[in-house]
Parts: sequence; C-alpha cells; structure tokens
Amino acid sequence: MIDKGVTKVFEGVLEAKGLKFGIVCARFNEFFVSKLLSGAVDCITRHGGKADDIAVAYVPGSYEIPFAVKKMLQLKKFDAVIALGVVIQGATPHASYINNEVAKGLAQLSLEFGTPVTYGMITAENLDQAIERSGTKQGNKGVDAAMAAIEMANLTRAIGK
Ligand code: RBF
Repeated sequence: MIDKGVTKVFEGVLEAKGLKFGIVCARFNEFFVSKLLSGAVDCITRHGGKADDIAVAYVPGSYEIPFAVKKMLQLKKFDAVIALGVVIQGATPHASYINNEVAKGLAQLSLEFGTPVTYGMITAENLDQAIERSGTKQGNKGVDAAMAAIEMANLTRAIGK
C-alpha cells in the first residue's frame, strides 16, 4: 500500500491472539456451511486465536443470520462477528430476497454497534459455484471472512473505540 509519506497510518494486523469472535452459521446447506465454519475456525486459530474464544450460534437459514448477529453484538463480548451462510439460486427468486436482506442487515448492524461484522456468505447460482467457494477452486469464503474479522478487530483497536 502506498502511503505517500503519511505519518499516521491505522492498520489491523493479522494477529488473533486475545481476540474474541462470534460466528453465526445457517444450517441450511449445512454441507457447505460446515466447510466455511471449519475454515473460519482454522484461520483464527492459525493466527494465534483460541478455540475457547470463539462462540458459534446456529440459525435455521441465512435469512435469520442478522437476528443472531444482533443478539451476539448486544452481548458486547466480541471483537468481531462473522456471518456464514450459503444461498443457492433455485427456480424462484428467493435467493435475491434473502441475499439483499442479509447484506443490508449485516451492514446496518456493524455500523449501529461499531463492531466489525464480516460477510462469509456464498451467493451461488448453482451447486458448482457453491463447491468452488467452500474449499476448492475459489478458496473458502469462511477463511476470507475470518481473515477480514481479524484485521477489522485489530483496526478497531488501533483507531480506538
Ligand atoms: N436459506 C439458506 O441459507 N440458503 C438457501 O439457499 C435457502 N433457500 C431457501 C429457499 C426457499 C424457497 C425458502 C422459502 C427458504 C430458503 N432458505 C434458505 C431458508 C431461509 O433462509 C429461512 O431460514 C426460512 O425461510 C425460514 O425463515
């Protein structure tokens, strides 16, 4: 990153030691979400975080994720909350309705509570796209969301609450 001589730079280091994370998982498409969850936990622990400092809440489907994220944020115990879900497009337009609500809900909650909420959602057109994003060709969106959570939690500390 080029900072052109700026002397004060706020950055979040990728160190999870001492940080507490909430993770909200949708049970729908559990086959994929379980891969996102193990990726997220693995990412946090490989960056120095403790499994004991991670709390997981399960909800029926992605539509319910923002509610559980809000409940976790209200506890004021977590440095960041990670949302994990997989919405696969079917014959009806349900996917866009769910995706819009989840994206909007998570962004609003993060700003309302001043705590990072990261987006580990797969919005796929088909099963192949979901497979590619839950631990194969396109990586693992749970890992990406956990990495973003670590960085944002540290950025929040760096800037000061
Ligand atoms: N939840 C998901 O997390 N992923 C999906 O792909 C998904 N598809 C759904 C399709 C339909 C037609 C409906 C009615 C629900 C679906 N849900 C899905 C569940 C949804 O997020 C929510 O849990 C339920 O609608 C109960 O409020």
